Amino acid sequence: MSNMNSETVRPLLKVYFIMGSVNCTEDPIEVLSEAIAGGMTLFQFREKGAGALIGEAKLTLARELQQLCQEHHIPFIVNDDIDLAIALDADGVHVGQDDEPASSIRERIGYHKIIGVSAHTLEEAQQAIQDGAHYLGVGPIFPTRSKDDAGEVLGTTLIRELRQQGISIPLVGIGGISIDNAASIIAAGADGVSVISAIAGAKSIKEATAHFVRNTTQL
Ligand code: FQP
Ligand code: MG
Repeated sequence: MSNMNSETVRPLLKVYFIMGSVNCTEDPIEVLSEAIAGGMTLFQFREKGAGALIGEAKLTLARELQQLCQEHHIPFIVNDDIDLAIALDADGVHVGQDDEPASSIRERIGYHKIIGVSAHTLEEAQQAIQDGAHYLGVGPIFPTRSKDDAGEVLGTTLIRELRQQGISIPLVGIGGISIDNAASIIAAGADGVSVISAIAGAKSIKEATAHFVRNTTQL
């Protein structure tokens, strides 16, 4: 993937699967490959939380997942770890408010890479855009168990507010997203949904992913 801008990123956000080994009850390679078969559109490697791999083991898993993404033309985004993203020549990074700011990351990872930033308020969204974010992750929309330090639940209110304020860059909803509530995130003005457990923890990962694709497609 080369020469990323907000408009090339927008359609990729539709079903944005986020995962690390901690989120998987089976082999992460198998989990990702099933989600790809189900039609996921973008992947974020988020190796974080109790029991997360570090060092060489983290790098090895990242390489394997990246390879799988490359075979299927799914862009590969790295959460938080900018050095890992550079080492792998990943397609982009996702950072939150406590991570390195987008403005300084840009110079390190290059101008053709995707940068996503988490936003919980209008002010954070405006700052991220000014710093050069290609898309914003907005949430937690609903309560989540995938992140211990998640902030206050926002519902779809902030997504609506950002659109009402004229913010037009790609937005993806995150936090507690399910097959049943995904359509409401899109209706609020988001371009897609970010999902960890509703895909990684599904009985059939492929079917669950396909449901997300269906429910985020506006008829
Ligand atoms: N939005 C997205 C995305 N991905 C994320 N990882 C987050 C939000 C959360 O730094 P952050 O980012 O607040 O927490 P953590 O590093 O623990 O994930 F939009 F990509 F879906
Ligand atoms: Mg982060």
